[in-house]
Amino acid sequence: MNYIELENEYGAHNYDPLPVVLEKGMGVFVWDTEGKRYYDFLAAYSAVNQGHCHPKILKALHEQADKLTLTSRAFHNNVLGPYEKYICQYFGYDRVLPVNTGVEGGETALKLCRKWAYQVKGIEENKAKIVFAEGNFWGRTLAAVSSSTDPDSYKNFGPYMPGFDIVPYNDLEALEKSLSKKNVAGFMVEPIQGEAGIVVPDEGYLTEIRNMCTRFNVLFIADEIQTGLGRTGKLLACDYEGVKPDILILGKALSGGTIPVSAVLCNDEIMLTLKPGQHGSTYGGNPLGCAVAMAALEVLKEENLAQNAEELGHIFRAEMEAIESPIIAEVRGKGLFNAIVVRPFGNGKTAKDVCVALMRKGLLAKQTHDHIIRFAPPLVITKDQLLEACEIIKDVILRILVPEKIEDHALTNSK
Ligand code: IF1
Repeated sequence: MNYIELENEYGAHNYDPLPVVLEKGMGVFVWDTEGKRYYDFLAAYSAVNQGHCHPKILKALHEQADKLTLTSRAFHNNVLGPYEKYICQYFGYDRVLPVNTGVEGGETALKLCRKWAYQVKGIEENKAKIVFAEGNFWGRTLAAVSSSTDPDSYKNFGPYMPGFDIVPYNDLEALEKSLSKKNVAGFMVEPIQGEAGIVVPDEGYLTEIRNMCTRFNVLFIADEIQTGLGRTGKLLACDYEGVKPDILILGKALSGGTIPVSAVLCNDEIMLTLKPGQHGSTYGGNPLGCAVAMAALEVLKEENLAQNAEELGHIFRAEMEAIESPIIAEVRGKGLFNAIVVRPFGNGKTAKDVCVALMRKGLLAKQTHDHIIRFAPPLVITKDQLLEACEIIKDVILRILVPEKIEDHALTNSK
């Protein structure tokens, strides 16, 4: 069966995947339909921080799936309350609003921000402004693309959501100018920008965001959907500067790559502005997702995944920086959230060609834009596995300029 042809014939063409068909995953590895093994250096955009098919998470999934998967919130269930207490104490907030996808988390956070603006801050109805950073990415809904500065995300999806302002990322002067204006309710920002290409702001940026939001009584909304849950070497990227956002959004690895689970956490002053019937979703807080999320969060702590990411991240960046190649313009990132920025190769090849060559050598990675390659493996990766993966990357980078054919990888095809 030609799986790619089926997708081409019957599916929307809203992606351009690498020509690999995966059928199995375990830990840092995935296998294609021919049994070839690959290092997964995308980790489903940081949704499988705990590794593919983590046994403890799957156990929680299977046990709950055999009992009760969904009740809707029209009724209570015996998993939601324990989960809500667990996650609130885990991150230090009064309350959580459970939803499903990351973008739903973003939408929920913005609705909470506007509700708070009118009912607590006292901004005039329908005048609330929310500020975003250039290069942001928080999903594909009309509100999300209304805040985007990437034409691929927003072109021909207008008219756009009003009340959104944009400031340059990592620019405190521009941010202060924007937040000091009338009617500003919130500033939503990624502590490190993912889709923009793993853009790490200056030391102190998060601290100043916190200070300014406090000063101007504006909500600091941290989108930690990709940077959270150990990815950058701390539980949250905000932990590097010890700042506490007013609203925290989590997703992706919150379910360890099983089913969509996202969460919005904040304190009573904000969360209790929502009354029954004013927000919700069919699957939000379903017992299956709650059971899986508790297991996924336990795994992060039990296996010290944030610490592993921090330690191996330093090794990875050092290995990449040691590659002597004219095409590497920059190596950047924190923890196991890294990217290399490549210069034009001068032979018509782009970062996508590097990813195809990496695939042939047994490592899956994805470029963002034409010149940035993200490397973000599951946080369960060992030092030996990381070093083996670095050898693959070095080999490809050093040979990408050479016109020779890159032979397929010799990695064991163990199923
Ligand atoms: C795609 C990008 C990454 C996110 C942040 C919210 C969301 C995302 C920081 C929304 C989602 C995903 C979406 C997915 C590919 C991937 C992605 F390339 F699109 F931008 F990771 F960088 N906040 N990111 O990164 O979460 O609704 O998807 O659960 O759209 O192709 P979601």
